[in-house]
Amino acid sequence: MTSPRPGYTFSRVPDATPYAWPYDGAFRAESTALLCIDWQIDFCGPGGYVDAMGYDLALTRTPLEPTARVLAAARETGMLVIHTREGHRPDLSDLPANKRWRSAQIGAEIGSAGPCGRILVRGEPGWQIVDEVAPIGGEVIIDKPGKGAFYATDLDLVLRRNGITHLILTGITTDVCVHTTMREANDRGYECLILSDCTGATDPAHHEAALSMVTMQGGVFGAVASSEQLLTTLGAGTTGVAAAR
Ligand code: C5J
Repeated sequence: MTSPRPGYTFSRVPDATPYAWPYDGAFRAESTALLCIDWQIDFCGPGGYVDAMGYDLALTRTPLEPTARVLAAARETGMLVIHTREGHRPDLSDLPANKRWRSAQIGAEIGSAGPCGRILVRGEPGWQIVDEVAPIGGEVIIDKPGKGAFYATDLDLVLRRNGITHLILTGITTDVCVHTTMREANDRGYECLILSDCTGATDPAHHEAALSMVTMQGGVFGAVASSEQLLTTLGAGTTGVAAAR
């Protein structure tokens, strides 16, 4: 995990919004990490938490295909890939009472039994990452009890230990765990890019609003780009993946 990775360098993503990302010019694979946030059955699989709450699963499943393409490209560059999973201890000792109460109000109480096992409990089938973007050997997995991936985890330590300064974010859901993580990362000085079609929310209006919020104040939390815009950059740089083949 901390061994040297290939030295690919990429030019900025020119058409990211509201600025060509990253702010500091060319970016390097070795100091950039791809974050894959909560791609779990509970959020995008039949019988999981989001399904139990009655939301349209297409909203959280459609981003899987572009995310799988970005993941493959990131792996090819040797970028650090980090997966996160939201979930609680089987005894629920790390589950805030209000979080449990709220989930019960909507008929999907965290810790209760469902078609995919106990909802959002570590080790249960619904807590697993879906096959389309499943981790492969050596990739980092961060287990988190909250929405933000920095809260009560060693994510910051892992990033700093690996010399990571730039983050590319994908995941579920745009307005909750992805946004919270992006805000936490931004406050810690990481230069963030969120991929608009590699994220999804349980309400399309919230997805759009969350992306729009990023772009306020000159990019208050970073920048937004599509997977195609990023993939073009990864493939086209003079020292990029395509050129290096
Ligand atoms: C939520 C998440 N929405 N991963 N979790 O409860 O965004």
